[in-house]
Amino acid sequence: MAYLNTYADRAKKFINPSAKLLLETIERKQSNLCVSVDVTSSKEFLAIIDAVGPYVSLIKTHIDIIDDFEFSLIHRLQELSIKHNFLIFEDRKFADIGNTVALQYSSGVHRIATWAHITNAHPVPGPSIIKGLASVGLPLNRGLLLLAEMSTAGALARGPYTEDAVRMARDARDFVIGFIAQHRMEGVGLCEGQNPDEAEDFLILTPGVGLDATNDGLGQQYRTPEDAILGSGCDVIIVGRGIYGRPGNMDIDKVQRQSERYREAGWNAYLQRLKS
Ligand code: 5BU
Repeated sequence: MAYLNTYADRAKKFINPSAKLLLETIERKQSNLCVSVDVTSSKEFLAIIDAVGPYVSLIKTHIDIIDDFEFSLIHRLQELSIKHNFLIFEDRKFADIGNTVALQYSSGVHRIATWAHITNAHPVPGPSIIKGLASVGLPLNRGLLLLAEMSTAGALARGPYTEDAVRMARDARDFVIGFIAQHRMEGVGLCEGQNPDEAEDFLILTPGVGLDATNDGLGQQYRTPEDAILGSGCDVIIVGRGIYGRPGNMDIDKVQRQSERYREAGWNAYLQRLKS
């Protein structure tokens, strides 16, 4: 993976503003960690984000699982994003026709496009899903990730499906900034021997990362930050329960220590990758 440049160098090449900003933030904070905040109470949601904020470049949300959601929660989230300097990724996994996803992205209770720098979509409907989302997201400088693979046992997104996801992304490089995947797919990004100025680049964000467990008993599969970044060429590790355990009675000091532990592991794996 020696051909993968530094985050700072790669930031200069992306045209999409959200991708650029994410890479610059990763470099500045020396953190390729994204914390996935999968809790159902607003209070706990904000407490976790405030605790992990200094150690992350990206916060991932499932905004539709918050029991007591009010739009003011988004304003608190935005305040924390400024305070700690991170971007926001709503893991919405859009999967419908272009017209419907454009409405789901722009409207409803959550108005995702107004606050999430990054969101994601299943490629299953074909290129029209990108067109629909781009009609809302591009004018707002947003970025999209395609779900090329999943971390769960027995996932159907593999082989030719994953290859087709890459083809769809290549046709929409102004809006599609990368993939949710388990590894850097063959030929994706700068390849050995290629002129860096001419090479395409895509970000690989990867869930299913944990230092203390190998699965969750519900199909989730975990591997270490080193496996993900150094072994598989991913760029950002996404970690949820590995950092805050079971929601409910959280020890906020422990949450902070765990986020620093994952930040360090992810960053060291990247430094090793640069040398390899
Ligand atoms: P965990 O607590 O680290 O297992 O949380 C992982 C998060 O990433 C959770 O929000 C999932 O919805 C999300 N995820 C995933 O785990 N695997 C995937 O393939 C995709 C998303 Br896509």
